[in-house]
Amino acid sequence: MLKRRTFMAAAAACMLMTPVAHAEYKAEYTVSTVLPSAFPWGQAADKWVELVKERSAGRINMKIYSNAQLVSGDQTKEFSAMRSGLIDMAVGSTINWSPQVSELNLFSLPFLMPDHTAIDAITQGEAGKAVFAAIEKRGVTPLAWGENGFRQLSNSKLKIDKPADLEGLKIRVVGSPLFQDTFTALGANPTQMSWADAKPALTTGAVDGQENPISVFDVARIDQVGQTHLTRWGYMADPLVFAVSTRVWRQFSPEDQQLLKQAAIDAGKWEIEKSRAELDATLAKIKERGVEVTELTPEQHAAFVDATQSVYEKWAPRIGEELVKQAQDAVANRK
Ligand code: X2X
Repeated sequence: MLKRRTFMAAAAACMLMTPVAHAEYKAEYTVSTVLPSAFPWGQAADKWVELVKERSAGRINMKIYSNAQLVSGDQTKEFSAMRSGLIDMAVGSTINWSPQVSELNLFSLPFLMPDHTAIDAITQGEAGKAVFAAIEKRGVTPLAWGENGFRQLSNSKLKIDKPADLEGLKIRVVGSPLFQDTFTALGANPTQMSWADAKPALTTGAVDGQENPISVFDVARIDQVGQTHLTRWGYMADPLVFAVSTRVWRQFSPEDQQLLKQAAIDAGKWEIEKSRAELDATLAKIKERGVEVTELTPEQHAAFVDATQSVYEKWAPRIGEELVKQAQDAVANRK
């Protein structure tokens, strides 16, 4: 009897000690996005899911929940939900995660990145690594970059080609308070709301304008809610980050971690190329629908840069002076 008990205890101890190496995988991993499959953003997530399914021969199943529905539409809560493991994975915008990861405000600094090469110089260089380290420190494992795109300003009232045109305009923004500061510096009246609330607010005229990449303007048919003026000022671009809650990440075998990461890198590259390649055609489509598209001369552009300098002074210390400098150098030295 005693012997048996000893054996049982030993067996139990043994079981406890055996590392739960790679726990049973979940039947399904949730992937959060804001924009669904009709948009490049949703397509980036679709591609990731598809590549992982294919390369794991169906062992790893991911299911996309768009419109930030896992956080009841409040996209600025997505990061916290992933960190706590309520959401397993996400393809998210740096804007939406910036309230929790201050370093992500880097990409929102007005006019930091003049072109696509500048975005790549940051994301693919040392600054990009530092940003990923900052995400990792907060309990989320970043795997790869994607792209929502350069954000352009639309409104229902007037052609905007100088800061004074924004005077008193109600502009919908999302993300950290940095956006309030940018639009306040320009004399506008910014108001924060989720994507879910944005279109209704534009429809009723509760706000006069918004800012989003032209792919979003096009697919969401923002022109149909009275947004007939679009200024291509490219004041910032929001990269997308493919990421996994670190709690969930640890449950995957090293081989599967590598598989998930490589699939995210491949999906991100594919989506970035595709969305950039579609830009001209999308812009032409928007013009055809009667939207007045304004391009800025170098002088007009400079006036917006000057008017938003205070945002750097206030936000560089919060983002990290060194990171901002690293990013500025990467942009200056881009090929
Ligand atoms: O809400 C937006 O403007 C959107 C869809 O672009 C983001 O999620 C940042």
